[in-house]
Amino acid sequence: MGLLSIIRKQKLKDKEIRVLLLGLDNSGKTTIVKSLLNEDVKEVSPTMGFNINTLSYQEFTLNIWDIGGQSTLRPFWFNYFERTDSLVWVVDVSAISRLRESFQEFEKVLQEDRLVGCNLLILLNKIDIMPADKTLDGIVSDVVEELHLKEITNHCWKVLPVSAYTGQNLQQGVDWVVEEVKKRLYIL
Ligand SMILES: Nc1nc2c(ncn2[C@@H]2O[C@H](COP(=O)(O)OP(=O)(O)OP(=O)(O)O)[C@@H](O)[C@H]2O)c(=O)[nH]1
Ligand SMILES: [Mg+2]
Repeated sequence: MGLLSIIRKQKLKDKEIRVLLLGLDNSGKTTIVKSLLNEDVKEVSPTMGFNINTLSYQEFTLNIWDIGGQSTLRPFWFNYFERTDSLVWVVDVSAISRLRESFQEFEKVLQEDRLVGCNLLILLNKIDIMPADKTLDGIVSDVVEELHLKEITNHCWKVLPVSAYTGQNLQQGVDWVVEEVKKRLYIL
């Protein structure tokens, strides 16, 4: 068992899960956290650094690191990878023209050694304002293709369409993160 695995496993015994929330600016990361915390989702402004929020779920404490996604802030993302259990990548489905930019950033992040073995949840946010000419299934397959997800073999991954405004599917995302992390307790 590698050192990273031992550290992760110890942390899980302490019932703490570190979630790193990344994605382009304006994709809705902060709004997603607010929705999960039952706070006013209409009160957000661009994150200029990072926010840490804590969410209790079952017997676990999720420490959610929400990092600003503006291009000038992206070089700092690399300060936050340490000990991440779950990487949540947020994509704005109402800004399909930015999918390529999202993929380019995503690819860079995935090259990071410190993220090896963490779970990968891709949230397709803002489905409440999805382009009229797109279907949900169509958008999911566009993203699976554009982010080359099928080529990812060293992470468990899942794509989930969500809305931070309506809260749709967000709980499912939390369930998945926790269940995947729990599995590791038994397989490491
Ligand atoms: N319609 C709709 N708008 C949303 C949703 N989630 C976020 N928004 C809006 O999208 C904009 C950006 O949301 P933020 O949560 O600040 O985005 P962010 O990813 O944290 O942005 P940075 O902090 O700059 O990286 C805001 O105007 C939100 O109100 C959603 O599910 N539906
Ligand atoms: Mg933000």
